[in-house]
Amino acid sequence: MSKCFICKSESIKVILDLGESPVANNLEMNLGQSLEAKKYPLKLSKCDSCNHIQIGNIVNQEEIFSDYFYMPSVSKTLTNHLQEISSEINDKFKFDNDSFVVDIGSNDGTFLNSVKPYTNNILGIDPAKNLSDIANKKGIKTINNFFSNSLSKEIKDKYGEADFIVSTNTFAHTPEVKEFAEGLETLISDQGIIIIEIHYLGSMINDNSFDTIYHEHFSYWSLKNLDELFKDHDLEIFDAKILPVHHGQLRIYLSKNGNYKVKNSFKELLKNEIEEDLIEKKLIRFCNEVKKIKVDILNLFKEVSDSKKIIYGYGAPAKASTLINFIGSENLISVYDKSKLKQGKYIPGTSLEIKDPVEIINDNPDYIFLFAWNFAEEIIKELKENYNYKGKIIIPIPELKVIEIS
Ligand code: JHZ
Ligand code: ZN
Repeated sequence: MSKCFICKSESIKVILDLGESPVANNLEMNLGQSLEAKKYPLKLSKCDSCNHIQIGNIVNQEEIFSDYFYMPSVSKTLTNHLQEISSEINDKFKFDNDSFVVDIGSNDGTFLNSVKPYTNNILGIDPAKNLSDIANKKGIKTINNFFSNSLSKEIKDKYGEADFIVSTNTFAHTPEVKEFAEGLETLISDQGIIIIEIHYLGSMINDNSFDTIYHEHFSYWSLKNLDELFKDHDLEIFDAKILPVHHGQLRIYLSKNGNYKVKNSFKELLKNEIEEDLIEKKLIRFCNEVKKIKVDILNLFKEVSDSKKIIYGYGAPAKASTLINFIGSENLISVYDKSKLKQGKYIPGTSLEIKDPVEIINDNPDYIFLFAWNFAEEIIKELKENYNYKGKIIIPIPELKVIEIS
């Protein structure tokens, strides 16, 4: 029986059922493995007691994260974004040359690399062995483990308290939300700053981005629930922003209770969430909308195949796995992705092989279906400039549209 990750209530209800899907980022090495990939129910649930939105079916974290193929460094937009976090920290809060900076979910070390001009006192933590090895080889000291309160205690004993903790797209990746919050409380110094970025429930609902739902994303946070959770751990959100990156990612700034004045920007966002009636009204509309999106995409695929045209996908993000396992992959031939780690593998549960985008020139697709729709601008520019692509692009989300490049 699943329990609410926050309040431990057992009264949680399924609000959206996306069928069965494999673990989204476990790209398979060959076609046979891909078609036989183990599938798990993919459902979104809501806690009746505290309104927390969470995944309906918990998949073991080891299975998801031990070997991980996602690297932000493949995207210029994301690399710049991570770099901007360090310049913003320096502008607003100032790094000293011995500031201790910890990145939780540090991946291949891209963020910490951007901190190096300010301080060399850096430490990454990541459960993926393949990515921790890449980071350590680059000279970014990385502990290959899941973040926990006991790990925090070890780090504190060995290296002291952290002046800055940054964690991008990791906090939603654990069902142990209280353990994570406790770990932050243990490790951060009294004057320290914590910056967390996560996919935001409000943006998911407003953009109809149901493809954000996959087993790796255990929680779908509202600001209200974040605020309440951290208050229980002597941590206070003193600022928050909705960012353009990943179409509406949420950034929160935390410190030990009462250390920084709580900004109006945070209060406004929280107020909006309540006024919009995010959970009761908008969430229900979103769940109904998802079924309509499926029908619309399938109708478009039928039109394309009736006119004897071919469709390839662009991007093999985790969200492609949700979308294509929900919709069905029969109408696509294969997908392109710039990540060398992903090329030659298959989107799990499908026959879609991941190819190098240079193949676009030979394949000459009539349509390209943009799974990585959150990077539409960067990708469309590359399609035009690098591959001289002339054809149609299907952007499924936030609104299904077809654009033509001539
Ligand atoms: P992208 C990841 O989700 C996983 P995903 C994770 N769970 C999370 O929370 C979110 O990020 C935020 C490729 N690409 O970033 C690279 C090109 O090929 O949307 C990626 O494989 N060419 C941590 O997996 C994919 O597209 C390009 O020009 O949904 C994008 O994946 C660009 C820009 C990207 O994340
Ligand atoms: Zn709850």
